[in-house]
Amino acid sequence: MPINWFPGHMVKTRRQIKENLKLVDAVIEIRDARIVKSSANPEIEELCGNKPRLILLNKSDLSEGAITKQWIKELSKGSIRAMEANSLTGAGLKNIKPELNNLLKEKLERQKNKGLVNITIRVMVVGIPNVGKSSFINKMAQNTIAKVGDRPGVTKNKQWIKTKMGIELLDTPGILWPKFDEETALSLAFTGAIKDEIMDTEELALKLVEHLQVLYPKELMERYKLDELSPSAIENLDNIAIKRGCIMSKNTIDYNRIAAILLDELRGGKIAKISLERP
Ligand SMILES: Nc1nc2c(ncn2[C@@H]2O[C@H](COP(=O)(O)OP(=O)(O)O)[C@@H](O)[C@H]2O)c(=O)[nH]1
Ligand SMILES: [Mg+2]
Repeated sequence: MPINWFPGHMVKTRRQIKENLKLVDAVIEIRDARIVKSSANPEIEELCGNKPRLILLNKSDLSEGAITKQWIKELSKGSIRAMEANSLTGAGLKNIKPELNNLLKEKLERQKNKGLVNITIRVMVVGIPNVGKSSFINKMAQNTIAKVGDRPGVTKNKQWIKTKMGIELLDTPGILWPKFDEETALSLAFTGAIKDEIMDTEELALKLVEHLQVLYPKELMERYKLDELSPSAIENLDNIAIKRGCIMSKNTIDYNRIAAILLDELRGGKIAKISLERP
């Protein structure tokens, strides 16, 4: 499978992120709750250094709650906190401020002791493509007082969104890149972060069944009304296709059609709330 699909100017973005880091109190790193590992950027630690970081496990409406909670526990240590959210409905986003307050406790206390009131927390949003950065920023912007214009000298050419929560967001998210290996590619493709046009969807669907029959056998059987699962993924895929009437003339399986159905139903959360990766 092709693995070099993310275009872009990585060096330039890295430089921009480093520059923006100097302007913010914290970083919000958005990941996909279904694929917490694969939706991370491998260089984020190095890029962010000791900057307080809030990892937002987004799309938590599609992931398995208990696993998401495990990830939150696993990821929250040192200058990092994790939390879950749904950036479409806004569920969970009210916890952003308390989490940031907690993360920035010492700094905020120092500022308070200096007599500063109404302290604004400034954050930069980063993440790989398709994790929901724009959705998150849009949702947060609905609680907006006003767009803050350029601030000459300090934040030239940068747009800040001032929210009622007392958080200012840089309105251009930092786009990072995932790791380029086979397992990561699969996770990203399953969840639709990589466009199907450049994937072999039949092979992808087979791989999906291979994963689901291990991670979610009961849910897979229930959804496709299978009486049992075979250890062979191809056999399971065939049975799913038959149940869904994906048969062409001469009694051959229409793999193209069942692949589209499977991927679509997975992405729409119809098979189950699914966490493809565990801590
Ligand atoms: N179910 C669900 N979908 C989401 C959520 N956040 C974003 N999306 C969807 O994920 C896709 C990518 O979102 P987008 O904000 O464009 O991601 P970006 O590339 O990181 O800016 C879009 O189809 C969004 O509607 C979420 O919390 N739950
Ligand atoms: Mg975007």
